[in-house]
Amino acid sequence: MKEIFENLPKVRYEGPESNNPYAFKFYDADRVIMGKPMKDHLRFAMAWWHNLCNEGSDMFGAATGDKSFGCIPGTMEHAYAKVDAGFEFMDKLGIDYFCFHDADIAPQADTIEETNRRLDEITDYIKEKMEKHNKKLLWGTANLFSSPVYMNGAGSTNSVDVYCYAAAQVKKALELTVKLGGLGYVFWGGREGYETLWNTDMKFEQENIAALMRMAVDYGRRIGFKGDFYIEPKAKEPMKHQYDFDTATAIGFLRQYGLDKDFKINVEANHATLAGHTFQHELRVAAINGMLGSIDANQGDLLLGWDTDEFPYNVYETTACMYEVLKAGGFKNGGLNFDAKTRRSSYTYEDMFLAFILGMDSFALGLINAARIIEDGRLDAFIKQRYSSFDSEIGLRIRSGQTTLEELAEYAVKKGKPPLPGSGRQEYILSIINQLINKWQGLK
Ligand code: XLS
Ligand code: NI
Ligand code: NI
Repeated sequence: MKEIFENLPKVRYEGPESNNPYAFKFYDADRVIMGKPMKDHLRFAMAWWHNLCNEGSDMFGAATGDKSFGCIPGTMEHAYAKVDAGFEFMDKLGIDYFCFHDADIAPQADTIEETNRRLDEITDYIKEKMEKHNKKLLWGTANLFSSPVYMNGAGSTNSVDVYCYAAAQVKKALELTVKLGGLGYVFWGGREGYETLWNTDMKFEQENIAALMRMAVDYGRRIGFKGDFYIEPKAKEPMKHQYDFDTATAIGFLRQYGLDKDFKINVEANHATLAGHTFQHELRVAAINGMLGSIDANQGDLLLGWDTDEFPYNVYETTACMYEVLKAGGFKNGGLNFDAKTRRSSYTYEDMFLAFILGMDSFALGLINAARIIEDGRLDAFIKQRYSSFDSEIGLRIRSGQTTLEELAEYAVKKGKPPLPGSGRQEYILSIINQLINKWQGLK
């Protein structure tokens, strides 16, 4: 078969001194870090929609790129060509996983039957390619936001017919996910939110979203889906306010409706900053609730208020991310999905390769740094010491829930006004991080 990226090589690790643009400087797939090869820590995935569909059009201008792969867009021939391009791309970059929306892999038809027939056909082909190329599906999802019928939401719509139409899409997307052995299934509530509360029954809408998720869990488990369901929180865009605002909100929602046993969180870096949080904050909130499922690895621009979905280059951020992932015990079903696109002015096939090299190297560095911070031990020791007053007799009893308010008040009276608590030593801690993340040269 003729290659699509014919002038582009298989990308290999050449090390930090290499000036070859088509080589990894830090991502060395089989290098063992804290007992596991890098590739098993990072579990990189390609997002079908950005990499194989997005051509760079925006609100003000037309596409600059060309992802037709020699075919007429909107045809099944084009859908097949995207599969060929995707698998060649994953092979050349050494990426083991991918993610997709139903609408990314086959053109949607006028009837559900015909759309589903096309999806069956294309997933037969994808399945064959997965076996041949040894690739896995990180997660599948249904696009419940592009069609005009979803203008008022899918699970949160005011129209029962639209609600059922969304259910049909979720049902099919779940079947495809199971067919392809997917490890996860995502709900990103792009249009599940509101523009004004003056025309919105928020409680009604949230109950309906939960019911749709409940039915998805029931059906998914019935047809053999053993992976994780995910909510991918996002504060805003396209809606002014989205219900899955951030991780804490999504967890509260999942618990309220009894969905927390089946769902985890898919944290996206750019969505964190849209919610006014750091990426690390969102990861930590998910992790301490046992719900750190998967990650959409991208980067936003703090000077802009929208989802720019850039390929991550900020090593400080990837370090914090991988620190959280390592501390949480690593991924189980999840991974790092590059929900990221090249800039509009980076429109060539070469740019697609260079973007992934940037993203993968940034996370490889993040992993190396995070492992070094953990192995160094000074942070852990400091944190342990910082809370050590709770190792006292009364402290231990507070921790195990054995005290009363009266008893503590009595203790306080006896002790008198306490001295200031120990310094947080933030500047010292940050200088340790700086020292450790700038040490990569020594690790060759
Ligand atoms: C959009 C979301 C979307 C989800 C999948 O902002 O990130 O791409 O990841 O529907
Ligand atoms: Ni995403
Ligand atoms: Ni996003």
